[in-house]
Amino acid sequence: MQPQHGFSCFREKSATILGGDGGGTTNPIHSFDEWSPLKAVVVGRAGGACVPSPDDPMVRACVSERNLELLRRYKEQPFPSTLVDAANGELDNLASLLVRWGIQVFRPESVDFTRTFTTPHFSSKGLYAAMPRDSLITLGAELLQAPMAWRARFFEYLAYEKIKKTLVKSGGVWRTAPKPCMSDKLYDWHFQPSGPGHFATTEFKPCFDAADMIRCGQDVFVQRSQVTNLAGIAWIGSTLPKGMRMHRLVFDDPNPMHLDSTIMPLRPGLLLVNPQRRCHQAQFFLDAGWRMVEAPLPALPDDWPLYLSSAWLSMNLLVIDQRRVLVEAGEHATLRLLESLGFEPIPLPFRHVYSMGGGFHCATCDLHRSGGLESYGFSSMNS
Ligand code: DAV
Repeated sequence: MQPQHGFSCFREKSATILGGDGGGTTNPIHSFDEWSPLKAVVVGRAGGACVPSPDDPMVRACVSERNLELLRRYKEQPFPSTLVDAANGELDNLASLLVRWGIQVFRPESVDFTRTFTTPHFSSKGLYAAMPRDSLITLGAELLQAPMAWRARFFEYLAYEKIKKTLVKSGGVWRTAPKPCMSDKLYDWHFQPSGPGHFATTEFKPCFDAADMIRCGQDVFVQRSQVTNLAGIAWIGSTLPKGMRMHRLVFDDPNPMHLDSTIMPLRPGLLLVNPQRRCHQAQFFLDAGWRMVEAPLPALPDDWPLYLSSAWLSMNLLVIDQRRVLVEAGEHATLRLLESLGFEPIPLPFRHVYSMGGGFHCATCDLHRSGGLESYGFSSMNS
């Protein structure tokens, strides 16, 4: 494969090793990037999922008018069982494939998210454990559990307690960010979508979803979104593992929620970008020698039901190693693009998981990849 802008396709030899214990580690938690060979991963489960209420301003802030119709129809009910069964079939199929490839797969516990819970500040039903990437992120040798911002996700962590126990028993470091009480002060109750820079979360307490971060070795990218506030970003920055640094990115996106359908690093020096969400810091990537390739338009038919996300899940990919990338089977243009970039894209049906709000990246959380704390050419950003 040809080097891109000065990077070989996988910089095992040429990268600057800044620390970390590399591929030979026995720590069960070890992942610094989105592309180096995957060794262990969490794959979500769709069972027990509950449709969130569009009466919650946070939910309204994060989803499009089109999605809201479905939320109004099914609010606080289980997701339709035919959808859940089909999504579970796709997730199980993904998990079996990964196991066949020799990757260790962990699955969350089944939790009934349709039960109402009450805290001193609010009552809500849950959501699901279908998208581990939203709540968990491996930052080097530590797993960080995000506080989340939707009330419906307050108790989502319960589905991951057994995985946590297993990993911690075998020496893994699992950190949990302080959970905000999610009182009314965390939200702008009069929020109306009015363009970039307006958010439904206030700065009352730090909150963030893990999926608002993308990892490139020593450099971690983060965005202020509907679910990640500036206090949350400051908290992440102040607790980043040694040798890592954070850069805040801004996009032309009136409704930002999670970075992984906006940018997706495919290998060192190659960033897949959403052509409808211009990155204000594109020059930062170009200066670092990265090539930015626009993702093709999604192939999803207009009438395909999407409860929580846009069709840009087409670029929500899971890179397995320097060659293989998982792509939704109907995304022909994305499959072709990846081939032209020297990958072996693996088509896999995933549209029912799409319906529930995520693609391959969202529905997984890598626990172990062989790459280390490396520099991929970024300088420090002045923003
Ligand atoms: O529609 O771009 C995708 C959510 C991925 N966790 C979107 C949001």
